[in-house]
Amino acid sequence: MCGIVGAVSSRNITPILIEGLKRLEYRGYDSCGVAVHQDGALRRARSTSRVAELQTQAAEDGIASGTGIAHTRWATHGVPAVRNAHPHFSPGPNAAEGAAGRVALVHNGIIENHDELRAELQARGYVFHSQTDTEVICHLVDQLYNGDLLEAVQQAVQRLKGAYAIAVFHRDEPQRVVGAREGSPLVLGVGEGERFLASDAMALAGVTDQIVYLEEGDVVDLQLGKHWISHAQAGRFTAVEREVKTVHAHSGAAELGPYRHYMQKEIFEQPKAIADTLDAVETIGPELFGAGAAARFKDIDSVLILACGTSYYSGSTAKYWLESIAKIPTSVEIASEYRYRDSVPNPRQLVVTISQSGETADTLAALKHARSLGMQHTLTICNVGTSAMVRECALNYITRAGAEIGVASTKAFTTQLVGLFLLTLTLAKVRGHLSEAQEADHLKALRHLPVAVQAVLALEPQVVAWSEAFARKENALFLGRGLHYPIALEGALKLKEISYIHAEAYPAGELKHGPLALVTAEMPVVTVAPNDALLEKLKSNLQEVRARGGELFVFADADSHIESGEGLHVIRMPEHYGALSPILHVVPLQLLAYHTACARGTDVDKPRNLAKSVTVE
Ligand code: HGA
Repeated sequence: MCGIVGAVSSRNITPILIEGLKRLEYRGYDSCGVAVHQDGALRRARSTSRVAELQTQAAEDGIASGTGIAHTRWATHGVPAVRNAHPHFSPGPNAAEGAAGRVALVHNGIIENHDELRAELQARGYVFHSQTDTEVICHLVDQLYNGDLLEAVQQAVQRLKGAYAIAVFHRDEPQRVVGAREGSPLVLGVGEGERFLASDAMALAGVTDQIVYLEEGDVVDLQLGKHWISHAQAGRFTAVEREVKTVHAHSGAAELGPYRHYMQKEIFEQPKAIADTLDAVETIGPELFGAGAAARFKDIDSVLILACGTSYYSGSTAKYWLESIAKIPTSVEIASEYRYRDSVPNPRQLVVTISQSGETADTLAALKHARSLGMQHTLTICNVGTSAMVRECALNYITRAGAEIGVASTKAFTTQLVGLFLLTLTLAKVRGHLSEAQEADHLKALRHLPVAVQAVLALEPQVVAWSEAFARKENALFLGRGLHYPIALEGALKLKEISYIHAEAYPAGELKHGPLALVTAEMPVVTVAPNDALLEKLKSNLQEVRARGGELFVFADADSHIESGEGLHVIRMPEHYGALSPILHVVPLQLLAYHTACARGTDVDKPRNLAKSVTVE
């Protein structure tokens, strides 16, 4: 999702700003821009194309300076267009057309009271050139500016409702950038005689590893070789100290190697990602989740999982495990719904948040909402150890999927499932539902998983053959039962996200209650058919589809006795994998979505309208 980079230095920082944007590029964006303080004036370049194009434009225009800010935008207010791209400028009130800017600003987040502020600023003579909510902040800073940018920003943020991370500079203060955050991430980078801002430490990889994670409500003043952080309490700003951490942020860029897309690479990295995630696991126990886990796990009587998108489906799978293996009541909620509904808080509930990036705005807000209701037992399953989610939760399990570049999540999902299975086993053990023999069996199955996933990946050529037929369809149904219903949901989501084929998933028994009406020869029905207790029921559901002329594409386990026939295509999975079967069955669905998207020629790693790490509400 959108990114911020800013810098104050005595060297030319344009290359650092552009390189920072490139590191954040994989998250998805629709436009980008850079602005610097050069020769006493504000200069900028903006583009609705790639950062590489912005780089060329900036070089051609000779944009070079020691002070500047840059941004990748994922539009929330106003279409993706150059006039809406950040940085925004304010030339002041009653300015003539084309007047030079005085304030330059970039913003991540959403300003909810932008209409009210816009009306107020328009009444003061400010002219708006974009459709964004962001432009109001820029004019507001200008309106409040009285010779001190820090003071102007401190006053401006008090007027904002919503979420923001901003970076701003002023024409009259050439070596100063001010940043502020509330609800969107922002870090300060401390270099030798220079200071940086970024929405993620990853943007500063190779520039500085000395990072301050700014807290909600912080305003930071960056000058040459020094910074000053202040924090508002009851409307007054006071200086605060924040720890400088050494962060070995990896660069977002990764080699594609022999793969066509990052998504394909990441699908094939799953055996290693799972092995790495399990690397430190010797026995099952609360210590896997951090200090204090044992006491918290003893105190809890239920689990509430909060997540969005693919992470919601890993949570939904875990519900089956938690209730059947750990015998603990579990509910799973979409984070963006939970945060706004009246719920009955239970302080003895373990709140589990799941997020690849650990910065998902809806999930973070849901976590804070749960805490505000008195639920203090919090745990996150997350792929980024330095993320806000990890900092905000009492306990965590960090998956080791490595950087996930493709917007459609794959290896993050399967490693989340591994983390959630470990949580299930741990709670089962704490609650007396896991014998030593069972623990040993589960651990053995977990350790064998990378090999089992590898065997599923070998099915790729068969899936490619199916994808040709799928590429011509505009709709698809996915069926699964029990533990594999969330896997069907995830398969449908993957297909939607990257191939733009409309896909829905149903628990197979639900078909006759409505969706069967959609089944015709034109409707492919993908079925997840492991050889488990529900297989016979599922076979009857498949007959219902065949009887209506529907074409079935079934992923069956080796021993499930479903034979190919007319209108019934079967790909055989190597083996049935018991409780961990969802981790295997999702893999061919990822491959099906991937190859269908390739056959349709879509931008697989950057699907339209979508972004990685969704840091806005
Ligand atoms: N609301 C602003 C910024 C959007 C954003 O943070 N995207 O990730 C806009 O629409 O420009």
